[in-house]
Amino acid sequence: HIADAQRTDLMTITRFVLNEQSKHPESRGDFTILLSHIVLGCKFVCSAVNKAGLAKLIGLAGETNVQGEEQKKLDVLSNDVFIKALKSSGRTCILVSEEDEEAIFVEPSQRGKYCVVFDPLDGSSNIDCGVSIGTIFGIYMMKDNHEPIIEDVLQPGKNMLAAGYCMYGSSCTLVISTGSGVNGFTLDPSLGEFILTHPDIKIPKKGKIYSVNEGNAKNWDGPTASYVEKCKFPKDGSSAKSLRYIGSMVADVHRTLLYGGTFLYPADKKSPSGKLRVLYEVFPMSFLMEQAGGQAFTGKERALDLIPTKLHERSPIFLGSYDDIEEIKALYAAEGK
Ligand code: P6P
Repeated sequence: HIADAQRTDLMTITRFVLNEQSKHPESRGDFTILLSHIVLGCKFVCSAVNKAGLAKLIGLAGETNVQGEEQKKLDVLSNDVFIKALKSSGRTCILVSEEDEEAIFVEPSQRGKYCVVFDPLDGSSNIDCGVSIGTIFGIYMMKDNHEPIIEDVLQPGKNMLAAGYCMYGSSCTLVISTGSGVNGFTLDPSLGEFILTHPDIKIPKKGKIYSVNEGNAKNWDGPTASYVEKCKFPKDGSSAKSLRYIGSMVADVHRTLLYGGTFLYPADKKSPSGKLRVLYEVFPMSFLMEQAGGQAFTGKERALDLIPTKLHERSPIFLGSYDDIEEIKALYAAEGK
């Protein structure tokens, strides 16, 4: 009987967000409409990614994106899909995409009050070998309804109203927070609906996994090197941690959120600001981690306190289980003394 009840009492992401919205009587449903357009974009990209191998979408589109990386056709497709979906929602005014050097200012007739920062297909260098990739997004509210300017998106991550990612892997999983906890939804392709499968995700307080590209070890600073050394050769008699590194941020963060542990992309001598982008990689993942009871640290400060000065600015990031990040913060504090 319970199985039947569960089967018929499907909590879709739309119903879930409407329930959330009902907690804010003042809201006029704009956020729900915006989210439904983001969900539509995720469904489309999920279908395109799953067909990529068959539809010969794999391989270089020949162009390069603003990051100077070879752009693959799925990148181009995903970026176009999300920009069209976000504009047609009529609820956005500024869009910042990893794929576009400049911010996109939505024309006045289609303009709304939200700014969306996103990476339409993060980890795309893994497309050809079938590793999970994902869309990452964050949502700000315009400070007030003046003519939008670029400063409206250069806000600290703590000002985000919502953030999430959609992972295109063995299943299509959308993980989102609107500021009161983290929930995970899995796409049921037969229904075309995202169903609540991971209610109220909380990251374990401590984990047994660390996740970092050890190939950069020769360039790490002292505290990062000491932390990794401690994971591999613990001095307190505890067992060594496992290293898991997929090289696709959405997949590495999703595992960290569910299993615990840490994900690091530290600064190093080659890249003093690390590699990951503040607005549409660091901030959304840090927002989710804090909402799930974890932490996110830059090596200097709480990641969500950063105030970006440029759209595609990078930052080092250490995120994951609360107690594990405390250890990293202590190592950086000791270095600073
Ligand atoms: P590295 C993928 O290209 C990406 O932007 C993130 O998804 C991922 O976490 C990181 O770069 C991997 O970088 O230098 O370890 O290959």
